[in-house]
Amino acid sequence: MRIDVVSIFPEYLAPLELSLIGKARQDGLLDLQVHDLRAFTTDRHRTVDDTPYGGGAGMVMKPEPWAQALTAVAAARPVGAAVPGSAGKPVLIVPSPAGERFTQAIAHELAEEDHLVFACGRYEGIDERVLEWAADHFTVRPMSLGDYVLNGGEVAVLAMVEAVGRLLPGVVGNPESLVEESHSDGLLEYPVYTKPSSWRDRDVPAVLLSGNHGKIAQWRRHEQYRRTAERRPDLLDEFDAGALPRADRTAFADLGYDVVDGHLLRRPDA
Ligand code: 6GU
Repeated sequence: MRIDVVSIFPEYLAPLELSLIGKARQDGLLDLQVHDLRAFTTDRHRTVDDTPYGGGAGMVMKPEPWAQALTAVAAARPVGAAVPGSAGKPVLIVPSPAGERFTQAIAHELAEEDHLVFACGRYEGIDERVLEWAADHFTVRPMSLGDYVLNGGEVAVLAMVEAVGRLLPGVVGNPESLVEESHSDGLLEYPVYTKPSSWRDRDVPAVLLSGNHGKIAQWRRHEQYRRTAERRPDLLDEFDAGALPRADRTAFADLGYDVVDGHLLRRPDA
């Protein structure tokens, strides 16, 4: 996969040289290039922003440096680009609190692409015409990490590149670990423990020491239900409860949920 990141703070992306993603780049699994937006300015002061039409606080990123930068990176499209989701165009991801919510499902979608471009806005954002213009050359996807505000897209890009990069073939050593993690099945992960079995008067749940793999799998699944109900009940709206074994229905009943038409329904009295 090829990834280009355009930013006025290219040093902000230095952590992408570390750990799993850094290794993937060294191993040639990921071709990641970071570009300084100011390299695409033409004035002496390398200006990237200006005051907003209509007034208001803050500054807006000027369109022309972005058009120059995005034209350059679109031309760097990987050769032999066979194209799954995006009709031959690279995907332009624009980090913004006003974007679509970035999820594990979207990380999987993006991992199928051959060319991702991240446009890091700063200040109050990028002139909207850039996104309209870019649609001729890219599949444009404004993306938000969640309902809070960052100063710019760089931190969000670190998160999204890591989430996508670790799904690329060969990046995570043991692909099994991608299957059993939070959000891969729409539930939060079960709690984990390691040695010693008793630590500061706290014991590891006995079932995990039992050697009974069926029992262990059931306990872990029920812990996923319990945690998800407690911390992220919104995720249970999407959960397919159609084919749950009786013990799992009972586990949900204990958490205050009934199964109705394959969906979980919170009991009003619970
Ligand atoms: Cl993706 N970008 C910015 N600037 N702020 C955010 C965000 C993204 N997600 C949440 N807040």
